[in-house]
Amino acid sequence: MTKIFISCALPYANGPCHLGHLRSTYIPADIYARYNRMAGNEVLMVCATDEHGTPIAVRADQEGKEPIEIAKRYHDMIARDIESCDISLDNFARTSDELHYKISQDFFLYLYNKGLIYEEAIQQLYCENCGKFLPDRYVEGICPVCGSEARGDHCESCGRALEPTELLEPHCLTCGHTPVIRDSTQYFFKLSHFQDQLEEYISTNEYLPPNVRNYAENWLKEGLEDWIMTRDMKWGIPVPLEGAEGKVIYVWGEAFIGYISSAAAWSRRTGIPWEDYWNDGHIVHFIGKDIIYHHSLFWPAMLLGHDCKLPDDIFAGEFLSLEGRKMSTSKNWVVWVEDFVKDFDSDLLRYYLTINAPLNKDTDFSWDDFGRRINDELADVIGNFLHRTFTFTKKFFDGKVPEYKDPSEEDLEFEKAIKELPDTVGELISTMKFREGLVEIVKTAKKGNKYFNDQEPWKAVKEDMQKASNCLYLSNQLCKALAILLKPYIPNKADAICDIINIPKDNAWDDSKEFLEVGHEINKAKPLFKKIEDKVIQAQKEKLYANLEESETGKDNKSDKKDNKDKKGKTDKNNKSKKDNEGEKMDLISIDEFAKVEIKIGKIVECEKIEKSNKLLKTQIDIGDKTIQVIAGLGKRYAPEDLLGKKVPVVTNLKPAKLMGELSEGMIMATESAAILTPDDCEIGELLM
Ligand code: B3M
Ligand code: ZN
Repeated sequence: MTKIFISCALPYANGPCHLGHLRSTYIPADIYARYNRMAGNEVLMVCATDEHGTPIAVRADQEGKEPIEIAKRYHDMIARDIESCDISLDNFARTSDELHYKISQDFFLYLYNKGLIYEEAIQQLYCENCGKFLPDRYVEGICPVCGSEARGDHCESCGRALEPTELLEPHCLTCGHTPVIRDSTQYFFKLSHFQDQLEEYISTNEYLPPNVRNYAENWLKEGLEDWIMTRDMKWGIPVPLEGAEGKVIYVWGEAFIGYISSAAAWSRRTGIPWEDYWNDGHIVHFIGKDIIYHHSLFWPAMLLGHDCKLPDDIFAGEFLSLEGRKMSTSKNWVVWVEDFVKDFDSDLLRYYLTINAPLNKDTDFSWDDFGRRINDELADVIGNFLHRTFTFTKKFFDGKVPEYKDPSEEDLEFEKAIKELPDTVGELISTMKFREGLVEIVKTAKKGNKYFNDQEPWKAVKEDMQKASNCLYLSNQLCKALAILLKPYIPNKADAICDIINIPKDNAWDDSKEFLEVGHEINKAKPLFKKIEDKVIQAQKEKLYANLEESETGKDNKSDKKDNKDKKGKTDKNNKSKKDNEGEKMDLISIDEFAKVEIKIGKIVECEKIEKSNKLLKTQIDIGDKTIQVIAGLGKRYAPEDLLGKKVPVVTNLKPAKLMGELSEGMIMATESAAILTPDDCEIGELLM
């Protein structure tokens, strides 16, 4: 028996749950937890709402409420959503809980006293009109990399993480004034100190999946910089040091501790020490892929600093899009859990989001595909097999499991398939291959249907009773195995199957290997999986597109009510997308639109750093017929001399823009992580088609 500590990433308490949260984190964590409990392991699965940070504080300001009221509202919604999908958390806490404050402050102090947190005066934006510093999202301006409107901590258009002081034309979100720069003392965590230990951890940890390892290794290659651990604001956990009044711990400096404080709250309630699960157990963090950096580097470093055991596994679910385009809560391009479970059984969602694609791949939720899979797989394969077995048993065998004698080759082969299934599925789930496990179950049910068809028990009852009897004996055995093996995936339906088979619901995994005895009586069959009609799917699609249209025309809509995000600056974009509604819906562009972008091979002939920026480089690029100046955000990754003489693809027909006062006449094409592409075999000035 192993102890297993499972955590789910803490959802921010600034919106309810949508399908993306479930797919990347909660459903996989729950399958893993339920399986392990059934397999006899001791599981502690915890989560909490992440209630600090500027988005919640900013929203509170906008609504004229206290941040804690906002957090409470969404905590309650999230708790309801998680419960409605039967995510079997042992504890669901809040980072605004007193216990969390205490543990987080102690943690901070421990690191501080060990010299791992130090003070340094840095420049911060300050609004003289509001009389406060403007961390993160309290300020908006122009992204220095791509020139779009951006928030203080992040540019949505190009995806870059930003420092508020990097913004061009910054203005205070609350009052619109231009902030000034002021010195402020902040606390930094010596992340750089852990470079070697983290390299060792990432390269030797056998459990880490490739996506997590790759991301972490790339960041490690760039070299770790110290992390700022504090903010000048009111909402948050006060820095527990003298002279640090008005400062709180940065939300990412305490959110992880929610795993521990939620477990500690569970211990208070149950009297069982959570530490046994952490220290002697297998620790798994389930997260979305956008927070791999934080979990693979920052959190392990904090734990190393605190002399704690590191997580054994970090499992990162990739993203879910919706009908072929990126989900967006501000555009209401989203399916809320609350709405889904009003119309469908949550097990259908658990089924679909699991079978749809392996978790290490991005995938799409499409209503048509959802309807198709539920109908073709759950209803036609699993539902049909169960139903025909139960009704036939009732009708011809008085509802009792019949005798099994002189098995035929086919019987023996089918019996073998049933007996192998529990170990196959168990092995797949325990190695995080949730989809593959479910696929095995569906495949075996398919085999069951074929076996049933081939045996033709409806004929055999008249001609060869033993043949019919063997067929129904084995079919009932598979039904029983399904009732147990489906439990981690679709717990409600699994329980309903147990009811019909007339067995208890709290089965151990290996109970699925024990055959029902001859003569065991089953209950009356009930339809378990109804087919979803086309018109129901159509209605869902219409609702989704109607939401989008509403949000684009700026009418009051659900997302406003549910997720009252700041819409400033969105109007232009929305109008643009309305003109080309079809293209926007699918996130596709026409070849003509693509052809508008002129990309040429250029050669970097001059390159220098821009003073005052740690990212921007000023380059002169020979594009054949002329040389243009391009300001590129590549400076974190490359020194000027690395780029000199390199050939790169350049967008040459961008409207010129000024970045940090310098003219930029094009864009060097690079990846998200600012890696350049090197087309060595191309000629300078060559056009890309
Ligand atoms: N609250 C949510 C996110 O970035 C963030 C996770 C914290 S986990 C410690 O997806
Ligand atoms: Zn202001």
